[in-house]
Amino acid sequence: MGARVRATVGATVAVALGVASCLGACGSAAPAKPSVVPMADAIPAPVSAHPDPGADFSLTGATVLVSPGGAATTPTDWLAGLLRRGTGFSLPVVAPGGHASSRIVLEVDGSDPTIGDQGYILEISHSQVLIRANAGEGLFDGAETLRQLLPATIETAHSPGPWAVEGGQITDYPLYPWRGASLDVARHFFPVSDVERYIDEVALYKIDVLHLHLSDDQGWRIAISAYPTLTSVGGSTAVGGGTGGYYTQAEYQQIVAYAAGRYITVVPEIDMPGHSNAALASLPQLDCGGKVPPVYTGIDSGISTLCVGTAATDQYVSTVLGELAAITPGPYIDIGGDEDTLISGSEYDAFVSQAAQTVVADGKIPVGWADIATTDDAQGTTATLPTGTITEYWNYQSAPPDTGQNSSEKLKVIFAPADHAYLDQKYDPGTTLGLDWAGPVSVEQAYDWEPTDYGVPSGEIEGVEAALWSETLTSMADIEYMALPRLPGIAEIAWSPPSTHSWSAYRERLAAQAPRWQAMGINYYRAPDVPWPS
Ligand code: TNX
Repeated sequence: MGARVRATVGATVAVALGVASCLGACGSAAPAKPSVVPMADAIPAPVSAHPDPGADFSLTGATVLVSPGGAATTPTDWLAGLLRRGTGFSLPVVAPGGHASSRIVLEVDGSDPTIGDQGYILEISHSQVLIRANAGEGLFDGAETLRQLLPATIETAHSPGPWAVEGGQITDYPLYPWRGASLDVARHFFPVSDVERYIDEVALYKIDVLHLHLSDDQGWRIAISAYPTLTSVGGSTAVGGGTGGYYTQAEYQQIVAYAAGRYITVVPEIDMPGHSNAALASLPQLDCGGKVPPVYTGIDSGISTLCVGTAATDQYVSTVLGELAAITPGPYIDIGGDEDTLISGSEYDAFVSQAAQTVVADGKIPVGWADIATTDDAQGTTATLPTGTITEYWNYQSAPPDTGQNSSEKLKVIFAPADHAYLDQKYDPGTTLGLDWAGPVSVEQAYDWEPTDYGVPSGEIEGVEAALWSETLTSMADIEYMALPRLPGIAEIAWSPPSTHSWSAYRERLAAQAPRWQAMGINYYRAPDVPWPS
């Protein structure tokens, strides 16, 4: 990591921009330089980083942002907003070709195919920061790296600076395309502002998928115009009996747009045929006996199933998925499919096969828990899934799905093994929040694993997801406490080359993130396995 000093919040840097100011005995020593964040400290670890200590950049009141034609683009706007708030500088966005002495240039130049659409090249020199990429999302990822290389005080409005960035070059691109974070808004409901805040937090670590768990036994959280009782009844409560809540379609679209502004794709999940009590309590036609169960506020699983194979259920599935697809610009719709033991294997397979086809008919790619591709019934059959269906591995006690199990199917797998990637599990037995059926999951445990360890061919691994269930979580502070510091490790498993993975080095880099979280007002857990700055 070299001899350079880590930037810390509140570090007293007795240096005016570029001018040494000696408080006391400086003698004839060379002027002190502002401390900088070492490039290699970025999380996720970059593919390659070559610091050039003679070429540090300083962000000043004279810095301009340069974008093609001086036009506002998503990454330029985002970066300008962050830097203006932190520094109080005006940081105008200008067209290339001016004479500014200090510039941050964002450029889509298409010159390096190896970095793909999400990769970037970041070149930092004395007078210029240059971020090059093949697409806007690569520029955004590069901008998030630049953010991490600035002092943590950039996260606090109108901080005094100075704003030095280590010189050198980073070339960086992701290992897997799906770097997900899931959020369970069904067990407890979280308002739009909380979801947006979580989007900002996970974007810092280059997460690019937000998987929203919108329905479960305890709550239905998205307005469906054909079935208003889903929200008026199914959305009326939560685990423990709170008041619940739901998103209007406009609010959901607001979340989708906010995520898109950070190049994050929202994947909405309606869980079926199990985990459906909120729907059953709202719509009598979904129960085989026509019974209407009461709303459910406990935390048991396996308590409910849709009545499968009926016209009413078929209509419910196609209507709900159709309305959801119509307000979801992203390519995926998640049908859940976990833990239904109340119907037979063949009923389950037929239901899942049809639901997946409905998603395809709506122009989307089906996603579901690995249960949808698992042969666990007496007949030894599985659902017939469309090629390209994405299955999410979670139950670490069972084998991952066989991606090529019959010749017509080629499935992809995302890895969220509960004993590593479930952020709802306690950190240790003493953690007050969280469940423990797959845990505890320490910070090390969340980092120290590889999706390639499970026997799925690497070409069929779509990515990794950090899952956050909310049975025990009721506030944004709870969400943050469970996600941080574990989520960055899962993000690094998803982004960085396995050769960079090293717990002993990572824990030091992770510790250096704490000042940034403090500056952002994040409620994180000071886990004992990380050497936090005091
Ligand atoms: C299992 S993971 C579940 C969720 C729970 C979670 C709690 C999965 C597909 N099902 O319904 O919230 O465990 O850890």
